[in-house]
Amino acid sequence: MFSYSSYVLTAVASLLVTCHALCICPETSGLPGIPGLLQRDDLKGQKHLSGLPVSQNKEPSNVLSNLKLQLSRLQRVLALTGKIREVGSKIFASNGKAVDFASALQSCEKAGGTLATPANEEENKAIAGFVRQYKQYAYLGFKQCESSGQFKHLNGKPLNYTKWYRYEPNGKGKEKCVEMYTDGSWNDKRCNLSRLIICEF
Ligand code: MMA
Ligand code: CA
Repeated sequence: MFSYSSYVLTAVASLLVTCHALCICPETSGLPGIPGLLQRDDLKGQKHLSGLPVSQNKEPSNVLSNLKLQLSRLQRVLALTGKIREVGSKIFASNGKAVDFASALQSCEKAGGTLATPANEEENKAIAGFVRQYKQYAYLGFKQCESSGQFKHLNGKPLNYTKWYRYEPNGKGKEKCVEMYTDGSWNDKRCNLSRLIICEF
C-alpha cells in the first residue's frame, strides 16, 4: 500500500473537520461577502459531506461540484509534495521503493494502476522526474515479446514512442525488461534487478 494512501485519508479526514467548522460558521459569523474567504462557492453546502444521510441531501449538484473542488485541491497538494505528476488524463506516482519487475507490476496493479508506460515525450519527462527525485532507475511497463523479440506494451500493443539510449536495445533476448535512466532514456535490462516502482493511473 502506498504511504500516501494514509496521507490522503488523513487529508480527507482533516478536510471534513475543516468543512464542519467552516460550514457552520459563515451563516452566523457576521462576515458575509468577504470575497474568496468564507463565502467561497466551494465551501457552500459542505454540510452534506459531514455525515448527513444522502436522502437528506437537497443539493446533489452542489455536492458534486464541492467534491470536484476538494479532489482538485488534494491533487494539487500531492503534486506540490512530489507524490504525483499529472500529464493529460494520466497520473504517475511512486512510493520510492525499488523491487524486481514482477513485484513492481504487482504493486501497481494492487493499487489499481499499472507500471508507468510513457506514450510521448511529455509523459516520459514526468516519469524521469521520479527517477531523478528518488535517484533510482525505474522499470517501465514494457516487455520483450517472446515470439517476435520486439518490445511491446504490457497489453501487447506495439510501441509508437521510444526513447532508447544509444545502441539500445542490445540484450539479444537476455534483457526482456526496460529500465529508465536519470536522463529519461531507456535501456533493455534483465527483469530481476531492484528498480524504482513508478505506476500510472
Ligand atoms: C550493461 C547493461 C546493459 C546495457 C549495457 C550498456 C554491460 O551491460 O546495463 O543492459 O546495454 O550495460 O553498456
Ligand atoms: Ca541493454
